[in-house]
Formats: sequence, structure tokens, C-alpha cells
Amino acid sequence: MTAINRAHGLTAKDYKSALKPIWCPGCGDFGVLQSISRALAGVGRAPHEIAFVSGIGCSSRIPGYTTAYGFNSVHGRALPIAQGIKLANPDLLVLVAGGDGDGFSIGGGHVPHAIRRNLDLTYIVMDNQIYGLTKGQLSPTSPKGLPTVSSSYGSIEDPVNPLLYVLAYGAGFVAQGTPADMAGLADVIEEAIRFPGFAFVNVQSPCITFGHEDSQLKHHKEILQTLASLNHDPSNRLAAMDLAQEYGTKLYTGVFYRRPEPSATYDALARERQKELAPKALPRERILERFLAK
Ligand SMILES: Cc1ncc(C[n+]2csc(CCOP(=O)(O)OP(=O)(O)O)c2C)c(N)n1
Ligand code: SF4
Repeated sequence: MTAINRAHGLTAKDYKSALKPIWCPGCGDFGVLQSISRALAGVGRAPHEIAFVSGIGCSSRIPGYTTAYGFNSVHGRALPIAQGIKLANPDLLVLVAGGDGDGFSIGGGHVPHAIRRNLDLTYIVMDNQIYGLTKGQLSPTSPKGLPTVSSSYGSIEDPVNPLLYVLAYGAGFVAQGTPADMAGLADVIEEAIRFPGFAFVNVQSPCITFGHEDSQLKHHKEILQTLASLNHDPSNRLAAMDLAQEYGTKLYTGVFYRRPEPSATYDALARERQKELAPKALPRERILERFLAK
């Protein structure tokens, strides 16, 4: 789908900042940055019309490497901040990104609320199944049995399944990609951006320094299967949940679920409500008077 729309004259390069990424050579996040830049060029919004919010982690550095307005915020709090930005300025295209730790550990409680509120945001999780920035501790998506610096004898916990998590809470768009297929990843990110409502893209983005063997690009290339090749119907939520159960054993890429008739977004409903209430609203001075009255 990504046919890059050259009519607006913007290319992937226009979305890359002059800042040189300090990720380890070979980190999957380089490919994610490239795919996001390509997707943005496909959509064609000017960089100053885009706000890119992240939490804290290696992956959360990503807004700084783009020419969009960027906010490398607080660990686990990217989603509430992004929602505030979108509500304050609904015309902005708002992207949110971070790691699996940022999104499903410390920030896990925000995900269901962002989904049920359904603001028009695109949330990209760089899922490397490890805490990269803090040097290789267990993350919520680490596979059971994985030895890490915080689980010397292997993890004894079941991992979170990010795909099932967001599908179960009712996200209208759910996809997965890997930098092992950058064109495919750019396609799903572009589709997510174009989806009117909360859209989630899980990117299996290898941590070459602390990640396990099965999470590396070479392995991804060997095992990835596109959902299109399985003739998956992305309008079928139950079929999507069925396939999502294979997270951790199979690597399916593409769109798991796209709600055929997207629900009204919170930002659109809030604007409607504002219009409705505007004639009844007190002038600012009257509110101040009431507030300051003894
Ligand atoms: C409130 C708070 N708790 C803990 C940390 C330490 N911390 C920074 S990043 C991080 C996790 C990084 O893992 P992830 O979010 O998966 O991103 P990655 O570095 O792997 O891209 C942690 C625990 C912090 N910065 N702030
Ligand atoms: S530690 Fe891992 S996630 Fe962080 S930059 Fe290096 S390879 Fe990437």
C-alpha cells in the first residue's frame, strides 16, 4: 500500500533529523526509524504538523532522530502525554513510540485507557523482549526460561502478549512488523497512521547487544510469515485473536485487525461537545469572578 505519494515532494529524508542515532550498530531500531520515515513520506504531512512522543529507553530516543516535534518524556507515560497533545491540537498527526518495557511494564496501565478513549494516535512499540537501555534485564515480553542479568537461571514468568492485549481491549487497528522486512514495516506503519483512531503496531525490533538469539534479524528473516500469505481477513477480530495467540512462537507480519467501520474518536467527540456547549459557556471573566469570589 505504501506507494509513496511524490506529489507533495516529501521523501523519507525529510523526516530524518541531523542528530546521529547513538544506538548500538545493528540495533533493530535503525530499521524502525527508516520505516517510520518512509511511512511519513507516504502520508505526506509536513514535519511541523507531526508530534512524536516517547517514553524512556533506547527505542524512546526515536523522536529526536526525526524532524517532527519530539517529546522524549517520562518512562511509561508517553500515551497520556500524547493524548493531551492530540486533544490540545487535534490537527497534529501524533505518533507515540517506546519499548516493550515502557509500554507493557511501567506504562501497561495506560494502554487500555488509550484504547477505550480512542484518540487518533499511532502507537509503535519496539518490542525487543528485553530492557535495552538499562543493560539487559527481563522485560514483560521476555520469553519464559530466558536467562538475563536479572534472571540468571531463566525467567519463571509467562510473557505478556502485546497483540492479544490490545486486541482484547478493542483497538481498532493492530499490526505487527519487523525491520527484517522494512518495506512491509513501512506499509503497516503508514496504514496505522491513516487509520482514524487508536492504531497499534508491534515491531519485533532486535536488541543486538542484550537480546536473545531468536529475536535477531537473521532468525526473523527465516521464520516471518505475512498474514496476507495466510489469506487472513483483517476485518475478522476473532481470527486475528486466534493468530495473535502464536506470539512468541510464530512471527506473523501485516495487519491482524482493522475495524471495518472505525468508531468515532474521542477528539472528534470532544470537539462536537465543545461546539454544543459553546453557546452555554460562561465568558472567561465570569468564571474568574466566580472562582475568585469570597
Ligand atoms: C520511573 C522510572 N523507572 C525506571 C527507569 C529505568 N529505566 C529506563 S529505561 C527502562 C526500560 C527500558 O526498556 P524498554 O522500555 O523495553 O526500552 P528499550 O531500552 O529496550 O528500547 C528502565 C527500567 C526510569 N528511567 N524511570
Ligand atoms: S542496547 Fe539493544 S536496544 Fe539499546 S541501542 Fe543497543 S541494541 Fe539497541
